[in-house]
Amino acid sequence: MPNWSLRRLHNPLDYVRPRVVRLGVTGLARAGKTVLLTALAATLLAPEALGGRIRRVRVAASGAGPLPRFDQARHLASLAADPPRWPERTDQVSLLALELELAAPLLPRRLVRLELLDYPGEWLLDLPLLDQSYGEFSRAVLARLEQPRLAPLARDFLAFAGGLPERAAADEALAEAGHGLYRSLLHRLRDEAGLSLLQPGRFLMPAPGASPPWERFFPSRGSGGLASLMARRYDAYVDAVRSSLVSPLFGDMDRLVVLADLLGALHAGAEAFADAQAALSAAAGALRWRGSWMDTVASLARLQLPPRIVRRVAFAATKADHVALRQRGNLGRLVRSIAQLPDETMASDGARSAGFAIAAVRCTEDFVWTLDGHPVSAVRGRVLGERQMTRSYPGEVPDRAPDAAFWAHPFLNLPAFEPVRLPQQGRLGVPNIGVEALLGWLLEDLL
Ligand SMILES: Nc1nc2c(ncn2[C@@H]2O[C@H](COP(=O)(O)OP(=O)(O)OP(=O)(O)O)[C@@H](O)[C@H]2O)c(=O)[nH]1
Ligand SMILES: [Mg+2]
Repeated sequence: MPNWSLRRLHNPLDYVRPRVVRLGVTGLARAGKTVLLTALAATLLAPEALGGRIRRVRVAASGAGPLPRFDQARHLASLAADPPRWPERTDQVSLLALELELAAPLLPRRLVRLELLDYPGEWLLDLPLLDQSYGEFSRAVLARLEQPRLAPLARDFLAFAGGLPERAAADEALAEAGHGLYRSLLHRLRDEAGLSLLQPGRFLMPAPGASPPWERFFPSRGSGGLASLMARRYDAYVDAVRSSLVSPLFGDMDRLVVLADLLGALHAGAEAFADAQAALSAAAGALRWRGSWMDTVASLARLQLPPRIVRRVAFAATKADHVALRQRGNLGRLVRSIAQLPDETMASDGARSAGFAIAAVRCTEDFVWTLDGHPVSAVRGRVLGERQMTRSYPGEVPDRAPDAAFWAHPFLNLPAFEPVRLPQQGRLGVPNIGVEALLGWLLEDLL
């Protein structure tokens, strides 16, 4: 692990050796993580990055690191292609390391190795499990699955779980069968019902390597040998999540961006929105609590070394280019309200969390559209595969979680826009909304 032991160096030494800063980008499936990582790197690699505060940037060699490399060049090339293409769905964790040379007047240069990590959102939803016993986890999951709206999809699994004798004995075949049914149910809830609050997250996005036996469990209510086997496996799973938080592989994230496609959730309707909101608040809650909890675990794991905690967490509503400027203000307020951040933390000094409305790759331009004789702030862009521009006004963005009245007038369609054509294949950066402000806030103490 190159540079691993150099991470904890204090500032004066930054002038001598590169300091390592790790920025995790996470968010629920399809939230826009890969596109944002591509845009963040393109922004940093462009000349005069962040108004000249960064003197030079280059992609670092991956060396002998353990994580797959995030293929920024390939993703940028497909966004810049004619016609442009969005990146494919990500199915593994990956990392991109950049070497930054920071410039400040009258000071010698400082080097920072900035590691950008594509951190699966599914894993974020494992954090709340650290606080739950197997019994609590099972009761919460089963109660949710038994709701009338989910019960039809969950029928096979519920029939299996309900058919188990109260004191079923520990039996590998039963454990396998139940686990298989539960895992495929999670996939269907994600892919068919569009749900996000799905746990355990590693059932949907497994860690690299072979699947250990303790991953083979499912929620149940029994009290016999099978239930206690499931509880032991659950505990082992939670232990693995806990140690991954402090492992050099995935842990040790200095800063985190949590992305949420709130406009997509508004469009998907009341239930999908409530689900996305629950997932985001669970993640936000777990991260808040992680601050103090991490202190303890990290100092135990590292003996006398100073504890490291997530220094800054940014919550960002993505794809904000679907709405015009006036609505983007509300989108920022909506994300802050859901993550329970005070409204003023937008970019205030010293805050540890803040909310943003961003578009990693801008696809539209704002314009005033006259609808039924009234001017509205709308956007227009080119829909994938079409030649002419499409105009769009999806509706008013609420500034907090919407009430019943909002859902009476559903949030209109969000066209699948294509990225604007990138000048110079993206070498000058990517047209975006708010990416520089987000980066500036995340790296404020370094710049
Ligand atoms: N209009 C607009 N659409 C975006 C933007 N960013 C992402 N999208 C859309 O959202 C889709 C998903 O983006 P990704 O970056 O692949 O999302 P992800 O979070 O990496 O998705 P998974 O890897 O599947 O979890 C893209 O294919 C685009 O259609 C943006 O800034 N503006
Ligand atoms: Mg992705």
